Amino acid sequence: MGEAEVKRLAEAVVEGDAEKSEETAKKTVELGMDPLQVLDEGVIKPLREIGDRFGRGEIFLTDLVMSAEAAKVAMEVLVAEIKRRGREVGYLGRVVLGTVAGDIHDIGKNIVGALLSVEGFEVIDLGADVPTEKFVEKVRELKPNILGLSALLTVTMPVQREVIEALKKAGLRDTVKVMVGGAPVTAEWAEEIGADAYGADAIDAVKKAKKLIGSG
Ligand code: B1M
Repeated sequence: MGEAEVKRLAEAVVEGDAEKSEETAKKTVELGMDPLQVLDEGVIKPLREIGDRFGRGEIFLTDLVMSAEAAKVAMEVLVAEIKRRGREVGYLGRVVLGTVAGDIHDIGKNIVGALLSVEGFEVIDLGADVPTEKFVEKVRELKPNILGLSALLTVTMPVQREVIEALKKAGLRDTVKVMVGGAPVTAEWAEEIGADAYGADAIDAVKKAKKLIGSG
């Protein structure tokens, strides 16, 4: 049941039709479908397909922007449902999260933040295009267990290293675990820049975060 809706949602994301995407996402919730699965099949996969088409020069930036908008509204509906379904969980720790400077991609980071909070983490989301100094300032001020750095561009991946270096300079590196993620990021990259963990996707990010705090 509901496969047609997931297909329709994926279509709406590809077409960049925000109205259709919001309405269809709501329909999947009404049907009681698993919001995480709908998110994966109906939003994330088609968005990747659109990204690939953009990468091959088959569509314009305006098309990409419209698809991103359609994905975002559906994501908000589905994340609200994931949170609503959340079971009672104990407090696991504090995570400061953001997309690094020069990078405005925030859809994946928002999903990671939502799942972490559903699983019991207190998430302080600094948003996207976050200056390196702000990450350092917030680690000093909020003393999180984990700092999460997202980067979606190959040109902003080095900023993850920059943040880790800035933490070292500020004498804060040993106070916080650093997790990195984002489509171009790999486990090898995480190791190379001295991060403590790499999250391949939102579910993996939760798994790694629990491991980092010794609870999983
Ligand atoms: Co952009 N973009 N984009 N884009 N965009 C990519 C990343 C790109 C691969 C598309 C392509 O060309 N094929 C390409 C990067 C190429 C490269 O660097 N090698 C690209 C480009 C080039 C650009 C611009 C430069 C285009 C331009 O202006 N000419 C520009 C850059 C702007 C900037 O940041 N300065 C740009 C702009 C945009 C939009 C604004 C239109 C929009 C973003 C809207 C928004 O986020 N609010 C957009 C989008 C939507 C994409 C694609 C299509 C989809 C990204 C996404 O949301 N995916 C993307 C193509 C792709 O990734 N294949 C592309 C869905 C999301 C759920 O997945 O973000 O990977 P993802 O997150 C996953 C995991 O990576 C992981 O968990 C998430 C959930 O599973 N994860 C973490 C993410 N963060 C994590 C953190 C963790 C752990 C796990 O721990 C802390």
